[in-house]
Formats: sequence, C-alpha cells, structure tokens
Amino acid sequence: MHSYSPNGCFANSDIGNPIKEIERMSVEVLDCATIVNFVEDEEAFNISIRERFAHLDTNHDGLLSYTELSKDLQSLRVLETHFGIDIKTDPKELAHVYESLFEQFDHDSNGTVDLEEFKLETKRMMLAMANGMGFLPVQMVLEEGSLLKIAVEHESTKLIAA
Ligand SMILES: [Ca+2]
Ligand SMILES: [Ca+2]
Repeated sequence: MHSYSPNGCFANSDIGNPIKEIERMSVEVLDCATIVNFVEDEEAFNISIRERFAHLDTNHDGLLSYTELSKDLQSLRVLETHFGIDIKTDPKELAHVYESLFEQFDHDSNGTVDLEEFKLETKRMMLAMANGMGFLPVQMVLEEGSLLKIAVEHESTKLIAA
C-alpha cells in the first residue's frame, strides 16, 4: 500500500517502514470536545499542522501534490466512519473520493495544496467531524502522529496539567 520513491532521500526519520507503521496504530476514544479543544488551541494546532505537512511533503517542495495528500486522507479515516461512504470495496470509487477531497483542499485550484490551504481545510474537516460526533465518545483506530492522535494526546496533557 505504501510506495515510496526509489531515490531514497528521506531526511525525515519518522517515515518508517510500512510494517512499523502498522504497529504504530492504536485504538483511542475521542469525542467532540477533544477535537474542538485541540483545533482551538491555535499554537498547538499550528505546530501539528506544520509537522504533518512536512511529513507528507515527501519531495520537500513546500507543496502537497495529490499523491502526497491522499496518503493523509487515508490515515484520517474520516470517510468510512463519518461520511458514510462505503469505500472499502471499490478502489476506483476511492480514488474519485480522494480527488474531490483534494479539490476541496486546493482552494485556489492551482493543482497543489500549500500550508495555508492545508491548515484551513484540515481545521474545517476536523470541526465538521466533531459536529457529527456530538457528545458521544467514539472509538477510532488512530495512526501514531496523525492529527486525531495528537488531539487525543493534547487532551490528556491538558488533563494532567489541570
Ligand atoms: Ca511536495
Ligand atoms: Ca492551491
């Protein structure tokens, strides 16, 4: 499922091998407040967005291409759980969904997503997701380093600090 370019120049050490990435999934419980609190903590959110963006920008040109971004859309796992789209069976349909999501991110339609576009749209999507959740906690499988996972960590750090 992961196909990295063969030139092998990844300065970013957290792009591990695919098996390692599977091991780095965990099941977390999150609710509306977890996401909203995280998104509204502008400093924490901006830092995470920048890190996530750098992680996805595998060719380091400061922009996300469709290929680079679709990796993130897969890890967000919002499609199946919150938009009710049955995507598991049809890869063609899946590609179509990712394409239209990419267009949503690419506000100025120039074919790439810059940091500002990524931040705005991620924020919008996460808030839409929080809205859809209501107050009932939801169990989700989250990838280490994903924004939702960071949101959960953000929430628990705050609880410890309080
Ligand atoms: Ca790029
Ligand atoms: Ca753009």
